[in-house]
Amino acid sequence: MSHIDTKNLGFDSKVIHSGAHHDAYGSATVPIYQTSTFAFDNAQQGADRFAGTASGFIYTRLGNPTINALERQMAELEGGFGGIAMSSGMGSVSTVYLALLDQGAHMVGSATVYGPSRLLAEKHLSRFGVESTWVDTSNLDSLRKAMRPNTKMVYTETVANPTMDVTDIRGAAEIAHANNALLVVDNTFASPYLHRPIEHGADVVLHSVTKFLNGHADVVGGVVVPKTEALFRQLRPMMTTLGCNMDPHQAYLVIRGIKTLALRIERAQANAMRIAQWLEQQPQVEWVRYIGLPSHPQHELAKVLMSGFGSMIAFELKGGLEAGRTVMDSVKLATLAVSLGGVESLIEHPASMTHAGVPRDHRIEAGITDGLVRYSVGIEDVDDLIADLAQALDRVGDWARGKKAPKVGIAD
Ligand code: LCS
Repeated sequence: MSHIDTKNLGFDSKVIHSGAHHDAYGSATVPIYQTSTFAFDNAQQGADRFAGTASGFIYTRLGNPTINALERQMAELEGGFGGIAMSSGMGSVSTVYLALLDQGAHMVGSATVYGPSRLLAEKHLSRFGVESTWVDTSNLDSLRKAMRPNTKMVYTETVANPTMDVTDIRGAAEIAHANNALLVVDNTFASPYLHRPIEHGADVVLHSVTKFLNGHADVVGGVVVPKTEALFRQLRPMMTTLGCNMDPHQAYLVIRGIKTLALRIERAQANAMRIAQWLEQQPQVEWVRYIGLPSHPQHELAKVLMSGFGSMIAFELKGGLEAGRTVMDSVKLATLAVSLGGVESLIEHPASMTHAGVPRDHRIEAGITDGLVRYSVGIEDVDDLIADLAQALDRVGDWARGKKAPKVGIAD
């Protein structure tokens, strides 16, 4: 088994070759080692592997050649020490919180993260004596003010789900490190193709690989990439003990998906730019949040931190929630579904879906209005996507012209 040295290759080569596992048969792809356990040659070898004095696989929850290939690749793509693959993005968030926060610790999180990432801390870590404060981290003063002597972690998404707020990772890293705290960045919305938080000072990067990395809406998975060996040694045993390991078949699919990451994102973000510009000109639209538009408050910052603007758009219609529901019910090409980052366009309503678990006052404070609609732009023909949105917006026009709108409300 040998690995190609891909360290000095460009990103587009790394997505094809890094981490690759070469077997005795010359397999051109990473083989799927669909096994739960690995035979030892003798009892001594088994004992040595458990003691860590001999290399070799033991049991798939602890390590597996297919999963390790993905882990090596993610470490290289993010520029960290090592990768730890998980059964889901939430597995990654849980592992990071539980490994790095002790009883009595405090964390500061971004108010607009994926709903369950906030909920896990506020509802569950609080039961074990870990406190959390959630502020607008795109405003570094708010972050600075929220830091306490016992703050051990700053947790943010560079591009936030679903408001598209951009946090200055460099400034956040300075504030965290001045307090001896770690900066953890969920890089799901950008992917390492557009943004590598470790290069800007982050200590740990995590992903829901369910999204852009896998990219085909057929796998749920996660990965954590710490910058240092010391952090890797804290994080990996937490994953294996919690038992949220990835499965070899999942890993194979994600490796396959990553091969087209660069191509998919280039096409999706070109589509997103066209759609965001078009939406901004529609009379039914109240506002559009896309980091590629000069109207986005952190557009200039996004240009510094990222090599592209990605394909996530948030918008609100003049008719608010009712109008948004009409659009979501009327699109035909885009799928009305949660998740994001796949080849197919998806539309969803965060207040009643992905962020429904966040109390309404927290949601509104964080900018997740009742009328916010999230659109994950895929790689379809952009003219078809615009035509699809246009016919859906026309129905909003009907409704605005006097058709009775259904009475809808969002529960707390
Ligand atoms: N982090 C971010 C930024 C996410 O968007 C998600 C899932 C997760 C973590 C959790 O990952 P999972 O366990 O689902 O792999 N976000 C979703 C969303 O916005 N719609 O559906 C899932």
